[in-house]
Amino acid sequence: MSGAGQQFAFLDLQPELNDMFSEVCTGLNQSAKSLSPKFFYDERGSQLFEAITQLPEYYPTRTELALFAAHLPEIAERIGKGCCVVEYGSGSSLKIRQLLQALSPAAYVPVDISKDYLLNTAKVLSADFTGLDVFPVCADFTQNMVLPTQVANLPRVGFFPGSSIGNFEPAQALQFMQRVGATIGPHGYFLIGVDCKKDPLVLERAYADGAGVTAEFNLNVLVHLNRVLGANFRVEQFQHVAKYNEEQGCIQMFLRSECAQQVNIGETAFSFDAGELLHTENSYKYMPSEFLALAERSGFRCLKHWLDERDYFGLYLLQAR
Ligand code: AVJ
Repeated sequence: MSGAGQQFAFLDLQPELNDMFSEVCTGLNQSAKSLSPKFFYDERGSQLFEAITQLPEYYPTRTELALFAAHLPEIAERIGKGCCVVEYGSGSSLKIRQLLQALSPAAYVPVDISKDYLLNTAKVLSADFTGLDVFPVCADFTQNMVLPTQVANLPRVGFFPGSSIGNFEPAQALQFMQRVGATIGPHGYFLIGVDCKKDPLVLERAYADGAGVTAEFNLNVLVHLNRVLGANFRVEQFQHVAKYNEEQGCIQMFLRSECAQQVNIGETAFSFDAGELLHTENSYKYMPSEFLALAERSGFRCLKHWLDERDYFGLYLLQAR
């Protein structure tokens, strides 16, 4: 596919079901059981996350959107037109729409593990942005990744909004940032939104909302494993827990087994004690000084960063060295 006209091509690097099965088993065999937060995002999980972003208690999305509205003109000015935007995790489409509007890039590469959700949103964006080439990649961006060959010669801008960096352990966050640097190349830009440390009560309310949407999002990981791996989790026997871990500086989400029970995935059995916690997510929070140090250590310099008036959320424009 080349020449005139708008391009759309899908690159499918979706991990094998076997990889998912072994990763899930590894997590459930640990003495402190855990699941990777990437397993939240089947189609339903992506929808539930979108619903979370609208909750009154969940301040990150609207705070970041307000930062975009205020500062995208300046960001676009610095980056210039005609680049390729690589978005890690195609989340709330409102943000990417604002960015595409402001930047007028030549190409957009959304990378997401949730195939159907990715394809649907990519098609809608392709239809709405005339002249924009769209190359969705279904992949696990926590692993090494290649870009579609079509964008090989464009200057690149990485985009990682929503404080998704918070899902990585600090050491993995450093590794991820280094890989982004390698993907976008020397002098490539990286626009990233990062949630700040703040009053733990504000944080805990944001992850245990009154309407129970976050609880449903958390429990949906079990529904996902039941459907895709043929597991037999009894979802009603688990309870949503969200707690700020002061030492680690992260919100932690768990599913608490409400009784002693056994769960099977195929031939493999896992037993839960009453009250046992299954860890499902860490969401690390970074003071601006902490994130700036991380950016430096992973090979970026910060051109500029912006915070809202409450210092709840930071938007950082980085450039790879
Ligand atoms: C998508 C990882 C940024 O950590 O705030 C929202 C996920 N989990 N509510 C976050 C999430 C519970 C979200 N990230």
